[in-house]
Amino acid sequence: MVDVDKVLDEAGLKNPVVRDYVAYWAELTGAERIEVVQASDDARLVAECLEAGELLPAGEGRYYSRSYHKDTARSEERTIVATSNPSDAGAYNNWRPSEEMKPLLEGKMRGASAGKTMYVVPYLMAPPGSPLEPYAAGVELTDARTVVLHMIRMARVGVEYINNLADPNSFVRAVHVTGDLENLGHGTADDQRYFVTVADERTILHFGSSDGGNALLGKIAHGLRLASYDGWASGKFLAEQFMLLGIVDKETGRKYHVAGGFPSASGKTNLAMTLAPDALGDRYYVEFYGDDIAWIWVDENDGRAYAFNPENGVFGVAKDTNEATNPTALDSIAPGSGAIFTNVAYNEKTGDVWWEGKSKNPPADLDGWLDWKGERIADRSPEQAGDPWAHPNSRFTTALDNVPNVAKDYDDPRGVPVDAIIFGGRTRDREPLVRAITDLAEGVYDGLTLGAEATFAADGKEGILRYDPMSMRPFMSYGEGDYAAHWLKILGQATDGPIFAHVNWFQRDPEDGHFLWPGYRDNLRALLWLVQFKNGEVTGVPTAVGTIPAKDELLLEGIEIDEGDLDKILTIDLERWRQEIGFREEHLSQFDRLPEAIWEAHRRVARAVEEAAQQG
Ligand code: OXD
Ligand code: MN
Repeated sequence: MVDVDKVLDEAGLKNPVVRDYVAYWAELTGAERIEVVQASDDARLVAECLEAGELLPAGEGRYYSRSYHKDTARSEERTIVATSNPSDAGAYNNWRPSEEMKPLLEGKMRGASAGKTMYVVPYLMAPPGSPLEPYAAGVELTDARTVVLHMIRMARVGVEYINNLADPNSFVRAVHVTGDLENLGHGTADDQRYFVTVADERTILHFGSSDGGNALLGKIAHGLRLASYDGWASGKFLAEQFMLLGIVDKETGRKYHVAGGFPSASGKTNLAMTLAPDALGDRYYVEFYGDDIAWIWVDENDGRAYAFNPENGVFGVAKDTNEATNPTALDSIAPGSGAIFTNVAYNEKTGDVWWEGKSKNPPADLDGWLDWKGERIADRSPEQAGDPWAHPNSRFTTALDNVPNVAKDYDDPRGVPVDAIIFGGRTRDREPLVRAITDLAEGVYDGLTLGAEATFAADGKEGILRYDPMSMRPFMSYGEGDYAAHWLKILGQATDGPIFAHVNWFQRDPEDGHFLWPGYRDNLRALLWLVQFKNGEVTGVPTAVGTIPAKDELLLEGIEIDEGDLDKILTIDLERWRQEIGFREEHLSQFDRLPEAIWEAHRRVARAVEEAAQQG
């Protein structure tokens, strides 16, 4: 039996409620040892992981890890939100009663950490001193050492974040037990994995993984699912899967902040880390705040919406990250950064790492290269030759302060004022480069109907999106109708609220499929137009679905784009919009208690599209 009190005393962990929680789970999971973690333990824990083979060296101050080959991504079908109130069920949150889930999870976790160390990771998902700090403290208990190292990079970690809570009970209980990964029946009828957020008890119970969002509980489970529930239950804030960036106008000294949601594979991390195009670099400088989560509230003193990134790091998808798509990301994982790579390809002789899209072709010399499963590339049979070297969801994990253009005020507890909220999916037609929306209900409506093209042509239904409301579909913790009402309530408090916009970098030529807009750094041009429009410096062209830029309003110095392509991305295809309105009606009808204001916004847009089509 572990002497829990002795370990906690030695670590200076004083919060009595946390102490009881640790003792309870130490006994239940049967852990052999307990260790309380501080961020300053990183070097020692890295050394232990290297010694144990849980990490491999990947050049100076960088590390490589491989997860079990069936445990490489979040599992949406095994993820559940549980509460004691059935009306919390939504279309997407996979709701179950907590009275059913808690005993089930306790049963799975009982004795499951026998022989292992249970790490106690006290953390904070907010800049210290923030007005939302009461929702940000948590204590993850995990039996995986590599998970601890990820938490140290992704959250602020240390006992100081939970010792002096105003209410000692106000921390998230986040329990992670890895389980016997090789015997969990992944994807079978007997799947043993359960990733449960007991939202109304501020408790997270995840069993059966050691990877990413399944295991680093500060990030998605707390930072998004639980925080969005807390934000709604308290009536105080929004927690969204949004990036957050700042644009500094060096000429006027003004600074703008843009937050935005993009379904996966729509370029959110690349946009968050973007730099100004060279031709505009003398005037504009872009600052990074976060690539995945923003908490947003309204300050009643000045009526503005404020946001911060609750994370302390970046857990980025490696695939296609290169000098052209995201040089900032490459700098942030440079030697000495302490970055951890997971499930990329690894060269056991040189410590190099590689992933699809890092360079046009994989390294020509196969000597020493292992694929993400640890299999030697040089030994591949001809049939295997085309298999990816890295897993498509392979990742890099690095702390925010490694990002070269991270904003100086990224950890300002007051957050930063939000000037614009953008939504953007990957759509090959219909959506113009940018359309600005000034009405709050229409902005929220636009977020609720956000989607990206399904990556496969689902049932041959061309042009149908996989809807992903606010890019929160996998993280919804309560009903979508209530979620929409909460958005209207929170941002309705703002007297100087953000403008909304929908952006699309992915329109293609219908004939040869080429992208009509160059994308990446040039995307800043659309955002600059948006802030100028908000400031009244440009007027744009009103359309049925929002205001789009007049061609001569876009700052186009130094861009390479065909005139005809530019015309196309600044046009509204009303026939496609008519079709889309029908799909939206069906999509929104699934949501209980959708506010009338959202239906009215839908009808307004539908009517405007109809009228324009008839005039056209
Ligand atoms: C995600 C992530 O899965 O950010 O969305 O890791
Ligand atoms: Mn994410």
